[in-house]
Amino acid sequence: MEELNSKTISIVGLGYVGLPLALLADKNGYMVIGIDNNTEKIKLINDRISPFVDESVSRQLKKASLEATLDFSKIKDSSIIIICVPTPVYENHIPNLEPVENACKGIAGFLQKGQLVILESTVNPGVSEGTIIPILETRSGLKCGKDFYLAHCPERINPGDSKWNVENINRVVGSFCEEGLRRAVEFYSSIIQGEIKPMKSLKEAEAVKVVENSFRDINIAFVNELAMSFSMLDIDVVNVIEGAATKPFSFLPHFPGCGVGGHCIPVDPYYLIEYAKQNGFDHDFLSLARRINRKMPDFTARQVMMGLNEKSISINGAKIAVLGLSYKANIDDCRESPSFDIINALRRYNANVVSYDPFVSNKSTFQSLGPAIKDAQAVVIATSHNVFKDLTPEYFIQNGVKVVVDGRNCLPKEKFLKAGLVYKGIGR
Ligand code: SAJ
Repeated sequence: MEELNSKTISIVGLGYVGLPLALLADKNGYMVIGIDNNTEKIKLINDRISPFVDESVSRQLKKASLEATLDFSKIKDSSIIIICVPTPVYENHIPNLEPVENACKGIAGFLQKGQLVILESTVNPGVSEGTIIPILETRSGLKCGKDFYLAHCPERINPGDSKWNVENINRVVGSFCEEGLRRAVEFYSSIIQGEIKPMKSLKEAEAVKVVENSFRDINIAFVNELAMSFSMLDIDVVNVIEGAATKPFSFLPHFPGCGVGGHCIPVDPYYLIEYAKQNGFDHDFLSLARRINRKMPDFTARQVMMGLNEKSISINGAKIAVLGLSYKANIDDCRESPSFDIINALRRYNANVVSYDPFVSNKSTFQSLGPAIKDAQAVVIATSHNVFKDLTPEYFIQNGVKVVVDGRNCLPKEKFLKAGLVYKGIGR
């Protein structure tokens, strides 16, 4: 099969996963065509402005020759086409493959003999063979493994992580056939300084990602359950976890919080749960972990109510400021963020809830911290942004705050207690 111009690649989906990958390939001498369905994002990228908060992306974008477009026909000259679109779940937690299916339909219209398609989006085992290949084959008339190749290399982007990034994180790759595997491993080895581990099949590669993220979800659920239990036993769960972490082997610390957000951890387990259910197996443990983690926003709202009770203040009508809307510290990504569940839970108690996040500006949230917490009877720290971790008890007191619920256990508890505030953490 003829090899196309092996140094030209296309990346479909220019978000947290696709854009860093495109820039890394660009940096390594590839001619990169970025395809996205968001015209605003395309304009920003072509104007060399990052569409999301990321220092390294902003810096690299200025030097890159990457071209962003809506037009799938531009993939014709690429030797490799990489799909990096979101794979969310619907309200009922059923996986939503529409973005991936739409990307495949766009690609299939211009798929050429000799091209390698790589799926990076997280999917459950079986999706590559059961959904991706049929769309590509029926709409292109080409045969996978004969005319084109398909591989799966699950993304491992960790937003906001200064140490691990697309250039140094190890990857796994599975493919439909040996030649597809060889070419995918060759490509990733040419741009990534980490291990590229070939898997025996597409399904194994798909399973690796859902397993690694389910592993994280169940570990967080474990400490969240401990937090709810220890808050009744007057035991500081964070101290206990840090104590357990002194064991130099077979203990991996995770920490309780007001909820589990992001586009990976609270989503990926459902991909495995649903796929297994369709094949006759119920993942009781994974489902229980999801139920526990989804309880944390309500638990946090109850901490606010109990804190106000200690000051004989009714939560009904009380002004409560929720600080932090993004799902994790120092980034602007609000996907599946528990902050919104906390806000809704507090509103169910008829509280007057306001919010502020330095990384998020929209009409439903305050644009600065002062007015948000002014005369608030209670404050919830829902995201451990650095700017919140430096707030002092005096700052809250002078603004009339009586109760601080530290949803990320990121404030100095003793200092806040000594200052006379009601301080409630998650499990401490
Ligand atoms: N969280 C806790 N307790 C913890 C760790 C996280 O409550 O001990 C919460 C966070 O506050 C957040 C959510 O869970 O709301 C997810 O946090 P995360 O640190 O797992 O961040 P993500 O969603 O960006 O996860 C990514 C994932 N990377 C990929 O999927 C490629 C995940 O696999 C990584 O393990 C994770 O980063 C990481 O290790 O930081």
